[in-house]
Amino acid sequence: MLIKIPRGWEIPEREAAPENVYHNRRRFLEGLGFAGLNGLLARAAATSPYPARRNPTYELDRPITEEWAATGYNNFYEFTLDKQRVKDLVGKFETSPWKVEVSGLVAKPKTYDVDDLLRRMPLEERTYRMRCVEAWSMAVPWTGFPISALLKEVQPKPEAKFLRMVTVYRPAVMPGIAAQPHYPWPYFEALRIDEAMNELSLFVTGLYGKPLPKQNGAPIRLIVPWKYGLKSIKSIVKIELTAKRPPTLWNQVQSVEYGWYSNVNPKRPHQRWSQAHEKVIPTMERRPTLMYNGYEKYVASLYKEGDF
Ligand SMILES: Nc1nc2c(c(=O)[nH]1)N[C@H]1C(S)=C(S)[C@@H](COP(=O)(O)O)O[C@H]1N2
Ligand SMILES: [Mo]
Repeated sequence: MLIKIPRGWEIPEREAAPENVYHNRRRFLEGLGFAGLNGLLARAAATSPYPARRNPTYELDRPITEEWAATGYNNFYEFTLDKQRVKDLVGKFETSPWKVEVSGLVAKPKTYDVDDLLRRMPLEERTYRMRCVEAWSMAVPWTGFPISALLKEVQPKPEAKFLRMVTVYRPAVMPGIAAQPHYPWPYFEALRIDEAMNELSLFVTGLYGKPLPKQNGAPIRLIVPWKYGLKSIKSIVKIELTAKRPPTLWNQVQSVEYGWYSNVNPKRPHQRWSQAHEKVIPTMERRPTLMYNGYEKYVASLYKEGDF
């Protein structure tokens, strides 16, 4: 159980919870009519960081994907290539306690405990479009904090130009690693530091107002919504600041099909399919794909013609 230390900038639980959640919870507590249990439950509710307050800036143009679909259709190749089986294979994967090492070109390198990050980082909920390079999409309420909040703490040196991120490597409980021995595990990804500092870039710890499910990358993953989903690395254990551009897994394995940037671009087809449209999970309704996945106004200025 997470013990939350209240801090000045935090808003009371009553304001943080969406209206209906708060009222339902209160009705439930009152209905119990048992003071002792009532108080206990109220205190438990007040110490959880979920649900965090939704940031209205990122309201979407489409309905939110139903929770069963976003938590039951996953790409997490360390477990299996079968998207509908990932959730059934994560049972032995322990995600608490969890450490994340931040190292390299920073003034204050530090190994963080994720529970400590949950207590101290400015958690908020954001609904983002999510577009996989395989031409399917979702719309998901993530809970997380801006990457910039973490970088501020570790203080990147002026020479630091990139972030290299690495997923945990546990072949004993991740059957996909042995099943796919040709991939260069552990999964690795990277961003330019100005991409990481963009307001859209999040480290995510929650989904649908609850802690992140294991199949979605618990306990901490990246979300960069203007890029194909493969950039949004799951279950991160290492973040390194570097001067040279680090390789990324998919770009290294198949550079013709997967660019280092992998920005969503409906005008640039994949070698094997068009990227102009996407299928919405779970209905498979067809929709046009938007430039930078609809986040052009936030990120277009970061790139030049031909960046791929
Ligand atoms: N470590 C790791 N991270 C990963 C992947 C993976 O296989 N391993 N798949 C990526 C791909 S291709 C996508 S589309 C998203 C899927 O995230 P979701 O299952 O939460 O929708 O995770 C990305 N992060
Ligand atoms: Mo993906």
